[in-house]
Amino acid sequence: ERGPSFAPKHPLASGPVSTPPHTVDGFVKEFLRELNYGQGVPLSRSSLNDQYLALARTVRGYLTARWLQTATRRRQKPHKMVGYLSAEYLLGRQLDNALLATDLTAIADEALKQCGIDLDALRQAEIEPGLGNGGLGRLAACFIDSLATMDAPCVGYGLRYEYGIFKQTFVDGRQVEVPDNWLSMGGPWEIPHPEMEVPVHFGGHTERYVGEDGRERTRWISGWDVLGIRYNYMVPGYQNGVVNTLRLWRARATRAFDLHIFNAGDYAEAVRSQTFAENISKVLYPEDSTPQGKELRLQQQYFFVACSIYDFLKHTQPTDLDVRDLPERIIFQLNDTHPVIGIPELMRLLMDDYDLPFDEAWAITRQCFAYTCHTLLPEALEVWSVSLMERLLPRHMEIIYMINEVFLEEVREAFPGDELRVRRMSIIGDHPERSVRMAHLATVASVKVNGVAELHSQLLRDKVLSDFSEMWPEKFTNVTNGVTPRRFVRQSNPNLSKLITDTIGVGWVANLDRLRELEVYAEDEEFRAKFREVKALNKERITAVLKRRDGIELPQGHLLDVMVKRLHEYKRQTLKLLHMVTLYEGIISGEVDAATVTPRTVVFGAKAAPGYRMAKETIFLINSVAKVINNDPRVEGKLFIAFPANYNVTLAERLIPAADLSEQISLAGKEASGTGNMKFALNGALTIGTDDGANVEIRQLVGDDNFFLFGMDEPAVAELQAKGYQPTAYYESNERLRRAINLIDSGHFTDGNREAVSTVIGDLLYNDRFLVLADYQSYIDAQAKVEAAYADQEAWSRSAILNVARTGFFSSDRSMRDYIDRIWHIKTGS
Ligand code: 475
Repeated sequence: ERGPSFAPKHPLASGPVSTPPHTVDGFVKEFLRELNYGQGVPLSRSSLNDQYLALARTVRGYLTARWLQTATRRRQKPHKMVGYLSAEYLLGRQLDNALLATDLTAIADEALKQCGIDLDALRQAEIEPGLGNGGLGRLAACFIDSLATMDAPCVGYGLRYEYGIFKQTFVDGRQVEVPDNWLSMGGPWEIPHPEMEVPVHFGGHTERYVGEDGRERTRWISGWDVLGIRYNYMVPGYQNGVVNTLRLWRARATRAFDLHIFNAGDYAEAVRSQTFAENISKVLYPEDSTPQGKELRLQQQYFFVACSIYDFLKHTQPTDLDVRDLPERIIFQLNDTHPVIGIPELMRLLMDDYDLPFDEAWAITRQCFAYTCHTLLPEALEVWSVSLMERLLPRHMEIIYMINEVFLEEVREAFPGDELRVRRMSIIGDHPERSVRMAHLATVASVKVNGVAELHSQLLRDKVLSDFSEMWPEKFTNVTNGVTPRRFVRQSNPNLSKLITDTIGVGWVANLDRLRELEVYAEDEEFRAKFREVKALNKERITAVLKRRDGIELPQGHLLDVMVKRLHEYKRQTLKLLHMVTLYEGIISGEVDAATVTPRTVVFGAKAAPGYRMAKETIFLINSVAKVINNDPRVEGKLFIAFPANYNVTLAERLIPAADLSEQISLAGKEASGTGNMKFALNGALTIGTDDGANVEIRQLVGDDNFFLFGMDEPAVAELQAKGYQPTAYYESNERLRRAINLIDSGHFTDGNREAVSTVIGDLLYNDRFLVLADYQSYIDAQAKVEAAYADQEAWSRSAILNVARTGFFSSDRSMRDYIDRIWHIKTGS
């Protein structure tokens, strides 16, 4: 920052940054400037990518002015802010969102038209940044959108992966992963700061020394260092002039790194070691809801968190910052355990750099973090072996031991004589090896711990973290997830948005509770007809998209039944598949006349973690079943399965608005929340679902008549598992189930190859950890109810409209309000 002596003479140089003009002519001028001077081409010779990059930079220019204004205003009156720490941000395409936020869509459309360019073609040129796996990463993206829209001071911190989530392709029905080189065509949305280097240390050892005041201190002599390079992204609020920051870090080798080897004369080795350092931000781990105990992953976590905390302390705060005031200036929100290493990192800075004694540092640190848990699967809780921690982060390991020591003293004081409890709660676990339990560390250090839906938060308190909730009941809270209505209704469903706005005005986009005003229109025949028209148009759109994108010919006039989410056993894609095989088997066995079957298209979208065998076999099975059902003339075109490869945010935006039926069929107690479920309901699909995650709250809000509930609830699941679950008993006693399984097992869908289906079938019959067979009949019955309901289109439309009208609660604006009120206590709009 320049001091008061900095006084440039030119009047333009001293005023505030101006926004480019909000007119077609102004836009054309900015666009051509970017094309000619930025890309270095005249319009007449520009490629599609030139035009896209120029357009993106033009729109970015409109954002930048607002971004600088927002930053200036916040600097004048600094308030406590949120540092949202997340290893993933699944942003989706940026262009449309930026146009909407700045209210430039119509202007850009006209401006480009006058340049002879089709805006839609440029939209399609954008490669989405897939810097996340699924729900957790997409949630982070929704949250930062909402915080900007609410004018809340927040910086999102994360990693700028050079390769995001892999691109999924199918070869002979099997998933093959292709690297996602999302930056290959240029990164017009990011502002790199190569001059801004944050040093990050790894390895080495610690030493004690005596300071000038005679007190013993510790210093960490690292083994190797890397540099964090700052990349800024702008996060625009919806038409409010606010633009917040998303700051992603890229790893770069230090000069010392290669100099050392350079001096030794080995050039090739020098370059190799550079690659080693830069690997840290090279690739997103494609594992979802299961931790990968990989050293590189821990390096990624520490790298981005260390950069972020350093950045906050050194660059976001005044130089005379008193660290004892930190809790009034920052709350770091931990998006699952991935950033939890930030806790000992802040302790290290306070003790070793700012010279505070342990107790004081601990008192400060315990006020600066809050932790969100996103899972219930015990195997998904992150642990790091003590030996790895000692090798990679020796100082942090020492600090964790210190934290654990004072924490276990607290436990002993609260529960005298209960050493079993002490062992259960310890941050260090002993089995199967000595390791650090990151969820325990997070819980101990955080002001608040929250689950992501009512049921999940309750199970967190009662089961996963019950010892902790007994000790600190007031620490636990719930914030039900939400989704941004800007991207997932306003942008993705322009037809429905227009109908809503024409009916109740435009206020709903930033105040989704106003959708309630639609409720009365459920009884309005004319409105229902318009609502159906919207669905039909959206089906036409997705038909065109799937044809162009995947060469899939969707049949028309079908009930569109959609299951899109990561491929996971607990989510039970296999149950959906068994349903389709059952319908098909009914037809080919002659039991059901195809003419009487409700025409139904099921769309699957799902990536499997590359190392997850069962998930990959399930993908192969879905593709195998699809090929046979789609081509069997006996089906008379009544059943169809589409499995477009590479489901991503862009496809979700097209697919969800067209859906009639939303599949949310996880085993009760396993899906923490789900957020796809919210997007479908808000776009007027009815849900068939279990009593799990946020489904529970969706059903409560829309009403039982407008939701297809099936399956065991969580207590019933626990009871069945306690008494010993036997999948074969269901197989033997249920004829339709048996016939469906036998048909798959016979090789009917795999050219007679029984081996090819044995992994999935064997697991279903002899393991079935997620009780697919136990919930089968209930699911089949609920699907029969779906068909009966769908036959009455007026009643179906009424239900669908009520789903839209009653689910405004699931706006991520509301989630952010809850975080602010219950956890962060920050001011908005100042
Ligand atoms: C839940 N991802 C959803 C959603 O709260 C929930 C884990 C490890 C490494 C990388 N990614 C992960 C998740 O655990 C995840 O996405 N969890 C999901 O979080 C948002 O709606 O129920 O499964």
